[in-house]
Amino acid sequence: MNRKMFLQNSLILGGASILPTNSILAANTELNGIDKLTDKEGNFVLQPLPYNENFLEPSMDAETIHLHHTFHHGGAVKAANKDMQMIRKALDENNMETVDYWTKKLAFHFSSHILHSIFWTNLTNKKTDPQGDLLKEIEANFGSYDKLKGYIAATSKNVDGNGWGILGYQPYSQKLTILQCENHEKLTQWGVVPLLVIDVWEHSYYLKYKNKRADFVDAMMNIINWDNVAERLNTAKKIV
Ligand code: MN3
Repeated sequence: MNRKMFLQNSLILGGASILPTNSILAANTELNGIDKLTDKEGNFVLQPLPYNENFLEPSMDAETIHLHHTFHHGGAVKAANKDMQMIRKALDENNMETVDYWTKKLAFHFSSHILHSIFWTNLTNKKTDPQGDLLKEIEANFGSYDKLKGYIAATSKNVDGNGWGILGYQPYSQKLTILQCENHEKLTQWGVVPLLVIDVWEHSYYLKYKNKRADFVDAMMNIINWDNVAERLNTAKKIV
């Protein structure tokens, strides 16, 4: 972390004690409430975490968060920029021989950047529950909050290989929907706006939970920031 980033982080954290959890997240979003994933030039950027690396202890340990944010999420950001450059280069040179390769890579790395950016904000260090409009939508779509929790947990625990469990808003049907995403980009429905994402790649839990993915998912269910999920639903309904 460079000095400027450290200061930015300190400022955000300095405010965290007096602000509701979801407000500190606005630092990493655009004015319209969408996550800020690129800089002014349009290059992908890794935003600082919205909290200290030990904020989610003991459910998620500081070392896992550090490695996960810096090298897995950070690595995807760097790779997505390279993929974009290689596609531009191919277009400049009028050479279509490798564009399919870089296009697949970009789908993988950019999807990783999007999901990780949402993931950090979806978690907090205290128990919250869905309320208001979000709770009504959950009840209308899944029957009850408990049924939704059981559904997204089962979906996340059973991803084949690496991937994500995702609660999303589907604008084409105006419903909440669950996805079982493989890697970062497979098995989506077109149009879905992710609201809550659970990273079940091994790097997300292996240091602390070893091979017990189910234990990790159960622990995550206790630290979900439902205020952030509600804010994301509100934004999704406005922008699509
Ligand atoms: Mn990950």
